[in-house]
Amino acid sequence: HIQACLFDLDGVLVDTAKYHYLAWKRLANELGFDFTEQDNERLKGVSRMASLDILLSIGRLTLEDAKKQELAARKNDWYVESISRMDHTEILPGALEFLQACRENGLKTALGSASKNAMTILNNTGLTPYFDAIIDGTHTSSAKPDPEVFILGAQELGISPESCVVFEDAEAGIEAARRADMNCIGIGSLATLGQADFVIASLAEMTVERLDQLEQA
Ligand code: B16
Ligand code: MG
Repeated sequence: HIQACLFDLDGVLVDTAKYHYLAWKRLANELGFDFTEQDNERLKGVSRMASLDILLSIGRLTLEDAKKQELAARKNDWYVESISRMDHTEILPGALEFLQACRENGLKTALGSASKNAMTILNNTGLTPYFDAIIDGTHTSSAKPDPEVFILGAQELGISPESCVVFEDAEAGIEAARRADMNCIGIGSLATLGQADFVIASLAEMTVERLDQLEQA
């Protein structure tokens, strides 16, 4: 029986991928190469430093660690500037309604995000009060597909993994949920999220009743 819903942030509750993209593209351009929206797909759900490594491999650059730290910090400054202007209008369709439905039906809720900027985004969009537990990139030592972020979330809620369901838009996040022994609903397309129990286009398609589909699976 499902007792808790754990949510990824970027791509599930808000679309911050567009701001990550603009900041990474600006960095790539400064380094002398281009970075496309298709390239950006590879960064979804991936940690900041792992994202930088992917970006540098696209530009065929190898840099020292100190230089990489400096570039990641520069990208983050631009990103933080973008998200500082976010408000509730950037919450994705159906997300707020489903979070509210979870609370009304006695389901626990947790955030499970790789981002170190999650609190800024939750506070600016007004989503913070909807969570019983918030685990983000400042609490974890291993990034998705490592299950740590979701295991910590379930622990803080006091709910066993089999009674949890994770909502994820990234392949690495689905794998993390699986490795945490949790149910998982993909947000996006079946083509990339086939490992989920089922896939929906957005939380606008989700209801508390549909959680019963997981019990039958
Ligand atoms: P930051 P999620 C992830 O958020 C993003 O999808 C990914 O593109 C980003 O690199 C990562 O957070 C780290 O973000 O640089 O803000 O620490 O999908 O796990 O909510
Ligand atoms: Mg995501």
